[in-house]
Amino acid sequence: MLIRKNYNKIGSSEITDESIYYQRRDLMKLAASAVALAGTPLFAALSYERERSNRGLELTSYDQITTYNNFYEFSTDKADPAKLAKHFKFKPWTLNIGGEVQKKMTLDIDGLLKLIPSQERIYRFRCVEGWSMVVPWVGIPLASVLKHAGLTSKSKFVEFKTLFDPKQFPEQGESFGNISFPYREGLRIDEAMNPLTLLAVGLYGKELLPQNGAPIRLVVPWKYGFKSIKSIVSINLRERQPHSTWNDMAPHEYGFFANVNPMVDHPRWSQARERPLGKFFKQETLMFNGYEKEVAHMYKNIDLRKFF
Ligand SMILES: Nc1nc2c(c(=O)[nH]1)N[C@H]1C(S)=C(S)[C@@H](COP(=O)(O)O)O[C@H]1N2
Ligand SMILES: [Mo]
Repeated sequence: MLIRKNYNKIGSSEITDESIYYQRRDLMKLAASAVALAGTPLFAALSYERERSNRGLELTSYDQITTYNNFYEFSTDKADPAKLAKHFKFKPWTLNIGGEVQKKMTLDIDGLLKLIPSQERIYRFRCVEGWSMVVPWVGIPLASVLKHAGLTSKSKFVEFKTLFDPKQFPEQGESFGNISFPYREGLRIDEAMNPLTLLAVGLYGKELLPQNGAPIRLVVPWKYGFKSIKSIVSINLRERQPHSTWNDMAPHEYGFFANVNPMVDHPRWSQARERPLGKFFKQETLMFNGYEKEVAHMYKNIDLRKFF
């Protein structure tokens, strides 16, 4: 697929506060009880990269991005997915687009990329646990895909599901002490159609590795990372708000919107700051993760404390 070189390298060791992640894992046990670039080819995206870099976005290293992963189908330990996903089979892969659309579609990844050329997007990524990274994704705007399927007056939400395959995902075979699978996520239709919302198929110019959600995953850069669902097999348009995994599990802790907001703390920790992977010092978290200009208009009339 796409090959690129000369990305800046950050070699330093990564230091991240693990306590929050352990808390989140414990919660799971408890629960067991715009930049619009639409349609532009890669070269246009590269100037976007330069523009972003000039504003001080420093890429997180490929090594960090691919070895520190939240992917609970494999494990709750962030170092495990990279090891356990080595033999994950994602070719062939079938992506279904259905529900309230004009025409249902079944596509493989090559077919999708023939329909819509991929492009590069450098985005900040902020996990609800308080760590962050900057990733040069390769992907296609979700809006372009949805336009192909055709929206109707009933297309009010988008529902996403991860592959269910306990033979490939060890934790999906565990009936006790885990979240309910398949992992699900959802967006309101205006969020899904926002030019920033990406279906990623690669990063650093290479195909996605399984631990990052191969062959196709969502990236919604102004929302907490758990919205960015991995290894998607179905996208269904819905009239009503769909279920989403973390919101179902602990609705008072993980909202459906999950917009990054330094002013609204998680009930058990502050969201004011974050630690970039590979860095020692924390930095301030930005409203909508730095994408306020592109997305704030969608939430003008809602109370962000209530709809967190
Ligand atoms: N299917 C699935 N998607 C998922 C997750 C998961 O456990 N399963 N974890 C989410 C969380 S909490 C985060 S922070 C990101 C992590 O993406 P990364 O491993 O590429 O950094 O994936 C999100 N998507
Ligand atoms: Mo996360």
